[in-house]
Amino acid sequence: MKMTFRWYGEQDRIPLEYIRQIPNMYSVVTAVYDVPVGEVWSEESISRLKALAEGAGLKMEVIESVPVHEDIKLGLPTREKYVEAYCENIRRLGRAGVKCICYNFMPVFDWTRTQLDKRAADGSTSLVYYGNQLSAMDPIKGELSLPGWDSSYKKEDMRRLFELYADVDDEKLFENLVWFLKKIIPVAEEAGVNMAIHPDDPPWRIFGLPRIITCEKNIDRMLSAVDSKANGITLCTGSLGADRGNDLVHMAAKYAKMGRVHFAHIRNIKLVEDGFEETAHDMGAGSLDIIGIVRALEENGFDGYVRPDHGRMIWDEKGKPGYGLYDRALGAAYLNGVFETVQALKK
Ligand SMILES: [Mn+2]
Repeated sequence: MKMTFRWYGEQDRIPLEYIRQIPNMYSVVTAVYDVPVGEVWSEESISRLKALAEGAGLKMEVIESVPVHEDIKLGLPTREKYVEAYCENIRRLGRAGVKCICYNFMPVFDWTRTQLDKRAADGSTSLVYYGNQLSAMDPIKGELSLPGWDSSYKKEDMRRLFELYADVDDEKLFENLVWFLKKIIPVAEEAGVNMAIHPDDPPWRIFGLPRIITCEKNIDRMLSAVDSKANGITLCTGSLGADRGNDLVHMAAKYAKMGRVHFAHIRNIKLVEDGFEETAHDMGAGSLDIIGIVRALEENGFDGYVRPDHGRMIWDEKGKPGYGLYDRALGAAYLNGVFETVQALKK
């Protein structure tokens, strides 16, 4: 396994030197943020990020994410030009030494939480999702702003998107994903890049919009639609684990054995009656079998990238919710320990 850490480029307030000091840290996970979704990333921006990472003694082998334009998810005729730009980004990133691209296929909203600063008994705060809070939100009428959202959406754009998605059910969205995969996977193969789709977070419909990368059955379908090693997944335990029906140990073992887990986001969540709460990464803090998942990956030949995922805010740190330094560094250290122990016991 290669340990990685998300870094938001030069706008990130966490210095690369700090990231490098986390034990066993190998690569940043980053992206070009200076162009709108759907456009080609400049070679200059890509090489600048790479130079900065390498200057700090880190690799830049993972990109998260190259976002997919809504027109592709909607299946609009304009998807042709956006998929061409997407393929060009894959080629450029491959030339820059990138080995893995994480992306998602969630309509309109990226990962969604209903509160960003839920205080725990120990005074730390974390991101949570409660169904009753979600039902009080109306993305068309409300003044909503959540971290996974593209804040550039105006209210009118939002209404228009919802109208367009009224004709897109799960099946249609799946067809649009397969169309996209058939275009990009051959390009990824040639570029030496593994594509790793991130599961929908949370793995169910929100605001009536379709979501499809949610469970074993749908992931199987996605993987077999384009049967190539380059068509893989990001195993995000906190996303898939929000649905009690997902057996994460089984899924980790199965997809690692198939050689299709290229990237793993390993974090814990606590399942509660009305949703879930993000916790510290360790197994005791939440509901997920973190050791079982790591063991399943290790025993089935996983050698991809791993990163801690959202962290809590602790020690008075201020910053981007879920993306502070301290708790994610603790998460990485914990995961290093679990991986080392599982590896040692295997010998
Ligand atoms: Mn994730």
